[in-house]
Amino acid sequence: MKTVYSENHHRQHGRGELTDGYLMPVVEKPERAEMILARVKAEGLGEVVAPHDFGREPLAAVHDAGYLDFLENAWDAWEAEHGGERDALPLIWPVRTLRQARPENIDGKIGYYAMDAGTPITAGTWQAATTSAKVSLTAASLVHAGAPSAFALGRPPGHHAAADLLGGYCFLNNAAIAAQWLRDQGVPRVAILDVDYHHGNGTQAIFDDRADVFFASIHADPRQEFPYFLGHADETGSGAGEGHTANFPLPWGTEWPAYAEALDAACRRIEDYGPDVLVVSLGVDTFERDPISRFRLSSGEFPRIGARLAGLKRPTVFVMEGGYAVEEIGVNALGVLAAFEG
Ligand code: SP5
Ligand code: ZN
Repeated sequence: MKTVYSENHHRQHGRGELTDGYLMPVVEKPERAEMILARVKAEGLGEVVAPHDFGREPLAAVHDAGYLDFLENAWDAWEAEHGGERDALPLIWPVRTLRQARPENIDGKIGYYAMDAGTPITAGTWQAATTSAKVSLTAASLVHAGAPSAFALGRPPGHHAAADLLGGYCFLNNAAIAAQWLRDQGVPRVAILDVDYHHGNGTQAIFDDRADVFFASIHADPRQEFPYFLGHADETGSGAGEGHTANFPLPWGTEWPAYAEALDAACRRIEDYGPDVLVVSLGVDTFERDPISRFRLSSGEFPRIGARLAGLKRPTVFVMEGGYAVEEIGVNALGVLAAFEG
């Protein structure tokens, strides 16, 4: 399969994220994509191609216009207010008892549009995030043109970003943008399977009330793990989307046998739905030595995920999400992709 890649991802390199009470070096860093790219080349997965430009329309089909304007201008507003020595991070959020109205001041605006203090906005964030969306759209266009599969090797990741919310290292929801673009090309039914360790709260929220995009996710139980406030088993979609969301939360310490059972259950739900195209939110932070996660999949088990996905026999767009064990991220991601190709 082809890999879509652009070096613009280097423009997102935050200095710090608030973790465990400390401002710590970010884990979502450029080396991640470089390690995966090196492995794509070493294993000969296929040609590496540059993304095309799709304009703003496919972003606006998923994200709120005010949110996109905010994201495009946030760094300049922050720099004007605080200088450019520190990344832009929020300090207050419109939680219970507060009013959901957008302030004018940049500090208020960041809180309005952010879900956490782990997702720094930098001078290059807009360029990196829009390129990551283009990478994902280009992979979707390859599959739409008839390729059996394609790999969007982008960062920053996307699955925590909702229509008007950034967080969890995500700004634009690359998988959702690809899925919506496929729908807008006339593809009748799209399924998204999210295998990142964290629940894809943004993707779920975007398609919650829709029957034309099925969302399934296998992830750490939100009672224990980030993003804490979505991803429970009883969330099944709303309105026209009722029954078109399927969550498989698993406890800390989950190993392959229990993971494989959830993966099989999620795949059976997708088979029942019968999508024309499958979009996989590919996180490999389920790895046993991931520095921020607590599942226990070994490198030798990632190919088993790829083999199960191949069994769905659907045109498939892989969109890179999380995975923070930089040394092994390439081996683990390629484990899924190479086994999918068989
Ligand atoms: C795309 C993606 O995988 N985003 C994940 C965002 C998670 N951010 C919060 C992580 C909190 C980690 N806490 C454990 C720290 C270990 N000392
Ligand atoms: Zn994750």
